[in-house]
Amino acid sequence: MVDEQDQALSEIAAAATLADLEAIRVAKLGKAGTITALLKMLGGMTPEQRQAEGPKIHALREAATAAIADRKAALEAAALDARLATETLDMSLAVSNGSQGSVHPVSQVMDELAEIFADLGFAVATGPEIEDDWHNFTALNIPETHPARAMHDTFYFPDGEDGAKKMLLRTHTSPVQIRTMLNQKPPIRIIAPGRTYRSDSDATHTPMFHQVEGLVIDRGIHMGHLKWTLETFVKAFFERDDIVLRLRPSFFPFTEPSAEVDVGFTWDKGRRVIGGDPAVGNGGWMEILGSGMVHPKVIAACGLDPDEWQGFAFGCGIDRLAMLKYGMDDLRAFFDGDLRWLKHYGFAALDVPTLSGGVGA
Ligand code: 2U9
Repeated sequence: MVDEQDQALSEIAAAATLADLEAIRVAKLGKAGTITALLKMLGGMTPEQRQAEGPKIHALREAATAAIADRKAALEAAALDARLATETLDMSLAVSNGSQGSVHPVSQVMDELAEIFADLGFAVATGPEIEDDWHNFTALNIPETHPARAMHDTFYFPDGEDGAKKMLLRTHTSPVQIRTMLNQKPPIRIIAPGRTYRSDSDATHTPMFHQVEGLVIDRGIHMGHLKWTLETFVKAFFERDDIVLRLRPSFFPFTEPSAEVDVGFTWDKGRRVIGGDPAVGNGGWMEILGSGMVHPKVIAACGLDPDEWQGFAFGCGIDRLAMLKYGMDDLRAFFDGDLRWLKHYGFAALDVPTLSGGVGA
């Protein structure tokens, strides 16, 4: 019996792999194993023999079982160590040139906007893309009968249970500003960049597009603050000081008064460029923004007293800003995921826009 135990323990200790160990376990403790055979012999023994041999055979089985468990743990730990040694990651290696990704122009422009407006004291606010009717429309003074609510513009979700709120894909980022006004005390200075959705698709419209909106709420805010902020933003974005803006009277339900903002363009070597005197040569005006003073009803809907708090707001399409700045002519290419286009127009991942280094490419 002692020989049998020594033999089993030395075989177990010598098992080099988990598979070897399993073979030994089967050979010793399996149905036809040698230790199992000894246990079976107990049944045919006289009571005296069994009393003498039983404890030894059981001790043998326990010793073998424990030795197998120990060896198994040791082999598994060694296998894990070996795997970890081959899976190390060298963080100091240079980025490979062959399969390098790039930053999409929309992400690049969003980073540039955040940088420019951070310098003017604006925080970036975000919110849900699935919204309810109240945050997307009602709070913004868009009445039930407004055309923006018609099914052809808005993606509505199917009706939920009775009494459940009507849900939709936000048609602008304005509900983010509504949520900010409800949750924070003025003064408020935020921009809200993000995805927006409208049931509209042609060469200049995609069902999903990107918008940035801005909101300032404080005491004594007027159109002068709006115009200066937009001029400062457009100059920083297009990296030119000779930017001319023109504010045209307009109408939005959520602002009063409202103004559409045009920027002057000129021509350089056959290409249209933002900036310069639009009255010279073939120059002209291009609409880039909508804006206005926040409607008193919108301020009141967010629980603030419009006699104490005023504000201005603006909105513009990010995809269009990217096209104007980086000279792209087809909006649909933005969403094709064509690697050649991304390689041509994409930005280096580590080239983060900063005001000191230039927000552009
Ligand atoms: C609150 C109050 C007012 C946001 C504004 C515009 C004007 C505007 C369009 C530009 C091009 C959308 O992408 S676009 O089609 N937007 O013209 N947006 S003022 O006004 C707000 C927003 C939130 C609480």
